[in-house]
Amino acid sequence: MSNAERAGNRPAGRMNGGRAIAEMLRLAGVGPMFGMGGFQLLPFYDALAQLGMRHFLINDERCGAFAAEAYARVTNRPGVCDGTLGPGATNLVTGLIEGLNAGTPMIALAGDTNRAHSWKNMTQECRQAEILRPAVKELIRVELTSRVPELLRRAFAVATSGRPGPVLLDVPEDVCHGEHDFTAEDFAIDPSTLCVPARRIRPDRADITRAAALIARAKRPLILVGGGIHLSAGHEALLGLAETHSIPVAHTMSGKGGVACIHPLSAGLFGRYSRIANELIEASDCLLVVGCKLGEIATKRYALPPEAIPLIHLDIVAEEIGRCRPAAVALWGDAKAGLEDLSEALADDARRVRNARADYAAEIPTRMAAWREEAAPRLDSAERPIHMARLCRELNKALPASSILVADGGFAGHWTGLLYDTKSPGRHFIPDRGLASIGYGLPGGIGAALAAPGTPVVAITGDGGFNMTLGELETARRAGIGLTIVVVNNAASGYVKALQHAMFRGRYQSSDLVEMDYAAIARAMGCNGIRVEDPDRLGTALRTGLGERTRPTVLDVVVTRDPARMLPAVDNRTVEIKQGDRVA
Ligand SMILES: Cc1ncc(C[n+]2csc(CCOP(=O)(O)OP(=O)(O)O)c2C)c(N)n1
Ligand SMILES: [Mg+2]
Repeated sequence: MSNAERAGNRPAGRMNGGRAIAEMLRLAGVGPMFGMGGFQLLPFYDALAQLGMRHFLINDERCGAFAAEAYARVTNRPGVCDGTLGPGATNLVTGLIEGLNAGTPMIALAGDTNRAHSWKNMTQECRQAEILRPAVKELIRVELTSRVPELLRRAFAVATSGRPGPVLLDVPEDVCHGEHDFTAEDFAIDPSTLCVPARRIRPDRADITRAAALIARAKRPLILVGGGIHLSAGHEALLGLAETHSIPVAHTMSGKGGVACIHPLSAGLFGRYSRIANELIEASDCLLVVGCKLGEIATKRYALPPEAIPLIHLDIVAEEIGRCRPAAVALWGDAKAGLEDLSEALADDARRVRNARADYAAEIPTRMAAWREEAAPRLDSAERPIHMARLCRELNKALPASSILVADGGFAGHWTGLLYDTKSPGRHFIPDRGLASIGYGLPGGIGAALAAPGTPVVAITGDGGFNMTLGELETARRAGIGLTIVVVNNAASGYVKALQHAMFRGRYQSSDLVEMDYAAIARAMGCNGIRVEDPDRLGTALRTGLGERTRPTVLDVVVTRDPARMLPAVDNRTVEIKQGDRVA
């Protein structure tokens, strides 16, 4: 919608707060919303119906927040969710923190008590503002119906600026039900705040010059990219710098797709699990870290990268630079802008440098091929129960370049983070690494599927994570989406069981699940359900799921139940693992 159309579309006159919220969201062009009603926000729900806006009843507000979060990652526009007073609001916490830690723009609405009766033991009343405040980038309490448009403008500005994040609007019942005479001017929208990055800031010129000098001198520079590359939509700028100067790119789980995984300069995942990237880090003489916090998983519990290697850190949050590892040069700014500036500063010397690094660049596909050969017995494994590496290989084969894979917080995310290959740059792999909650897969898949209609979307989740949010299969069916859900059925809280195997010599406690047939459950819920026990049938099953356009398909994939073989490689928190001591 153009600015003129937006202005022309503005409502005016007497309306309640709920209607004013809905009108602002309509003018902002938000996508489908997710929530569960309650008395306080009913005027908002009624306005949605009257305005013909899309809103999905979700079966658990946490899943509504997850769905909105995934929606935002796919579109780079704020995802919207809501919960009612008390339990509805508190259920939002986990999903909002995912967005907070991952830097995802979101707007959440929570109904609150009628201020005429607050703190008189109203039903469902609790200190929700205090509970939710640390879960969001900003909590805005709306005290006047007349201020609804202004505060929603503020919410969009906060959600999409700097490092994006979730904003919660806490709306008392009387504000939502109360009325005000609005003018059309009240409903002004700032279009530059409706998607990320709202405003770009460039790093300091002198810092760019110092960084460029370090990169130009390096024989084995390496780019380490995190989720910030997606938020900044900096894919082209990254590829430009990497290709022009022959600099390989390794990624975190969130940064996967900074460049396509199948690109010859892609060194794959680094950190806790790695193919060749950790070795390249060790041998590097200059690291350029882009949009990455260098947290526990990325650094193998702060064992990487070696202190002696000069590190340039480009990040939109100044105070993130140097938090975990001192930076030789701090580049404070937007990832895309910073990468473009580095390319410009390095342009004159590009040809010479590219020639000088020709052998280095050629090393990456050679080493990757050697890794692939070494991993082939796992990737091609015909064993039953199915090997996780084989499942990942079949995903690589079946999913087209445009597809999106949403990965849940358990094993599913780590295995696919290591072995899944995106075929084009962009957000084609969505793991919930902000908080790494299990239970994100299914609702995240719903959000992604609704954000990208027509795009094949697959969600991969553990059986534990699936159990946690199974009710959302009803939502997915009601929404009529052709989402494919791969349930990694190991009849266990697998990561926990594998750690108990490694660290407590097989003394298992509360890590087993009962054997279930998730395909049968899916069919009973009116969805398509396929149980896969033979690895040779994975490809057909995946293609069947991708072929479904209007209903979800659950692939119940029976994988190893041996806790010694569950981890993708050695987890550096455990030193005793022997059997799993390998990649893939
Ligand atoms: C909400 C939540 N609780 C606990 C954990 C800790 N945790 C990490 S992996 C894992 C096992 C999950 O089991 P499942 O979803 O079946 O995945 P698996 O590891 O078996 O593939 C658990 C409990 C978590 N990440 N999130
Ligand atoms: Mg499991």
